[in-house]
Amino acid sequence: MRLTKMNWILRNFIFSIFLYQTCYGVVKENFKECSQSSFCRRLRDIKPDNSNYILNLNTLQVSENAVESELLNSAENVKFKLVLTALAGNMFRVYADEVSPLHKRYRVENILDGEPQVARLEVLKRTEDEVVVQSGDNKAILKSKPFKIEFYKNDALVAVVNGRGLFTIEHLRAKNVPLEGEENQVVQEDPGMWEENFKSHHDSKPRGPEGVALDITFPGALRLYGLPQHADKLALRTTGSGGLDPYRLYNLDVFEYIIDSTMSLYGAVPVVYAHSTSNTVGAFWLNPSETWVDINNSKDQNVVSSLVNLVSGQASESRVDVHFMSESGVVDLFILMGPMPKDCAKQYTQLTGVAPLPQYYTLAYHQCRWNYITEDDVTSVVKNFDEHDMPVDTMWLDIEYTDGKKYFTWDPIKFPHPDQMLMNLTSTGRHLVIIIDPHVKREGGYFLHEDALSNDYYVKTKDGNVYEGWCWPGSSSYPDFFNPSVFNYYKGLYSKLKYDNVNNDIMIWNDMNEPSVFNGPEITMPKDCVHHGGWEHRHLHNMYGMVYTAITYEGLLQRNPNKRPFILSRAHFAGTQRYAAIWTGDNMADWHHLAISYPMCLSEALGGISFCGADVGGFFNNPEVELLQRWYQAGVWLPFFRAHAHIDTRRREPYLFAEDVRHRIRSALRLRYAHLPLWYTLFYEHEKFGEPVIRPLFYAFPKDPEVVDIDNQLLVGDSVLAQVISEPGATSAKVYLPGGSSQYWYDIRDSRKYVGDGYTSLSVNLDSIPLFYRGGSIISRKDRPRRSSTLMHRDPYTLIVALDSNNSAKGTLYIDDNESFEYRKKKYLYIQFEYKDKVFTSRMIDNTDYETLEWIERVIIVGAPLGVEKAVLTSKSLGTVNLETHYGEDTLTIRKPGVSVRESFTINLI
Ligand code: NBV
Repeated sequence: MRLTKMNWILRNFIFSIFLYQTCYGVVKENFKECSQSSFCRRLRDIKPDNSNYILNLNTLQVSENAVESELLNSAENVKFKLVLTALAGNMFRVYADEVSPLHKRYRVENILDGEPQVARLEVLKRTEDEVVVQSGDNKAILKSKPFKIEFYKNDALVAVVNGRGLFTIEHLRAKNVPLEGEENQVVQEDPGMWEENFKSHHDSKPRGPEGVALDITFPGALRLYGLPQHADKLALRTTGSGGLDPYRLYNLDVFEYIIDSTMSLYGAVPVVYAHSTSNTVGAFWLNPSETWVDINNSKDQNVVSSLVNLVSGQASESRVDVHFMSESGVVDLFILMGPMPKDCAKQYTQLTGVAPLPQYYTLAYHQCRWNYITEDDVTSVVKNFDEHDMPVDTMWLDIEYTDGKKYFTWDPIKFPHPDQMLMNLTSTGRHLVIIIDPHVKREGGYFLHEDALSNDYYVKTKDGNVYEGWCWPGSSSYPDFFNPSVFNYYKGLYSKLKYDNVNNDIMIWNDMNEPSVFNGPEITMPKDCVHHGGWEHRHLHNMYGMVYTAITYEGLLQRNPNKRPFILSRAHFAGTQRYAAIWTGDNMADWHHLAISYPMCLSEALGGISFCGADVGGFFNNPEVELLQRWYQAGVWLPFFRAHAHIDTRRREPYLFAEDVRHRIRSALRLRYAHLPLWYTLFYEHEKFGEPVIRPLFYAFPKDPEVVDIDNQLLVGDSVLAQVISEPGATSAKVYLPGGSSQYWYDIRDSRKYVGDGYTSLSVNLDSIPLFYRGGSIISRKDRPRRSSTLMHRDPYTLIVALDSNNSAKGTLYIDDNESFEYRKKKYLYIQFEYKDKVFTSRMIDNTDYETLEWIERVIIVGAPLGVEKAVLTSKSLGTVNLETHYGEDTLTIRKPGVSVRESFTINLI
């Protein structure tokens, strides 16, 4: 009886959440603004140009790689230690902590990809007022009073830390309880310093204020990028003016999020890149607590100050200021000295790591829905794809596959034979991803809950009880993934997903890992909850989701050490790329959300997380048919390509539409499949060199001031340019083609040549979005349409040679077994293609070997030289062979070279 009543209450509770959310969209009031957060108020209220911090250079200690000095807060007479370290690869690290804190301050572990390598540093000059240090062509000047650090690249000032005097570390202190009669003498403190309320939630703040902040000025910078995840433009906007709140980094489950907003979303990557046409500098603020970031770009100065500049004749040099404000922790800042966007991106991945090469099929098309409701449903969706000649590689199961939202179990009625279902999928080269969320249903008899209770695995409340919150299963608790025993235990659970021989094919989707708690403050865990080691949730909140995915990664590896794990995570932090792909969460089926998917993923890519996508079609609501087609066309050019939809939406698998729509979506899917060798090569190169897989235009054309705000276009590697079409009924598109008149661009559809002269108006129809190959590149494709990427493995390659203005081109192709870690034992082929002076050459870059039957089926030269009469192939095994050629309107096709990709060869055009 009691149980039934509880179920009833539970159902009503969930239903009311649903109703509430479904009716009203984002409820902004559920989430804080800076003015509602005590630490943000306090740190934002600090007045500039009045710093109390003094570097006591008499205490300076110098080592081979670092200088260390006492830093004094002269107003409060508190001592700190400041260390500036030179790092290999053109970086500096600025670290500051209290000398004798009341308690230890939280310092993150395991976020960096190993301890950064240090570089040699030399002291050039030392006085009481300043110290000048040099490392390679980077210089730093530490100033004593007020404390400030200037960074120079080749003697040009590129960044100043504490230039505006906002550096602050709130030292840990005991609560000041006034004596009787002295209440009025106590200095007025911010009311939320020692405890704080938000809506009905109370934060007990046992340690009181412990905020950290600093400002960085980037002289000469035109734009600032970074700080994913926000549904905002790629170039960060000036906050403060017009009431725009600072960009907030606090992983949250924001229902029906709005776009063009600085509100927090599911992920937080505290890195920025300040860009000008002469150099780019980055700053990585390593802090996993709630963080707000104010930005001021001189271009957004108000009219009055521009007029003052005009009258006073002052040249208003461009600059961007950034102000990081975090709730707790220490100051741990990395300055990435660039000097180009590419260098900054590599420096950042040098610190936080790269994504390991994913399995090939994970780059193909994924079909998801909340939910495919039975095993038959799953089978029939795949069958329908097959019948309509549409490729699909992976089917996804959302939370309804579980037995009552108990993860690591299957619903016995709807999914009674998961092993059989899996066999059906794998037999046609398909795969399965299932969702595993972090909340654990508090139900007697559920092994996970019982194990967690008996082993003390759960996060605790401030009073030491197991924390209970509400999520999909109703009453839930949250494992403390920071506890090494929990880490080990959870890892083992993935091996339990074994089903005969096909267990290796189940991959994992980690959702709700911000963590999402329906009845928690701002739909997450209370900040005063306690983790392993006594740390409060506030200290590490933004890392929770990432640590969870790290466990999943290890678990999948333990299950099968030689299969590359695939994980999709919603929450993320700096370094998530080492474990998981991410997506932009619960977007809406509208044109604005389609448009924002490009800047959102570009920003993630700059933040190290290239493997990013957006729910194709939009998660909430039903997309109109035109929008759905456009979404498929745009989604082809984002690294993670998955359609997904809310449980309340109509079915929208692409085969359900009229033939013209099916035709367009089929073409989009095939375009993706044809370019899988390119995506795969780029992911390999990302792992090897640390560059993002997709890139904004400024990344590849840093000297062009016109491109700094363009974020509806992206580059796939450096060879494909795509532009999202995000208005209904578009008949033309304004496309920016960069690079100047010597840079050629070729329309992918008809090979028509354009030059990089800037904006051009292109007529478009429903069949395609604007797509170009960059002149000078060689792109590898597999053009034979198949039902899944697995079935394409032995297919031959078509090489597209897109000529530059010197009639040459270059490209690479990476090939391996598509799934194992054997590539780390030199079992791969990494091929360099080059076309120059009418000779096409293929040669191996590394001394490796990999057995494969793949071969070259055709070479298409775009922007082809005229007058070719003959093509002669020369290779060791084939000798010299005359090849057939064929001129198209703007192309020359060399037919059937027939040579294995394993062989070096040349083709001479005569
Ligand atoms: O598991 C259900 C959904 C999932 O489909 C979606 O992709 C996630 O972002 N999940 C969120 C929970 C509820 C969303 C309203």
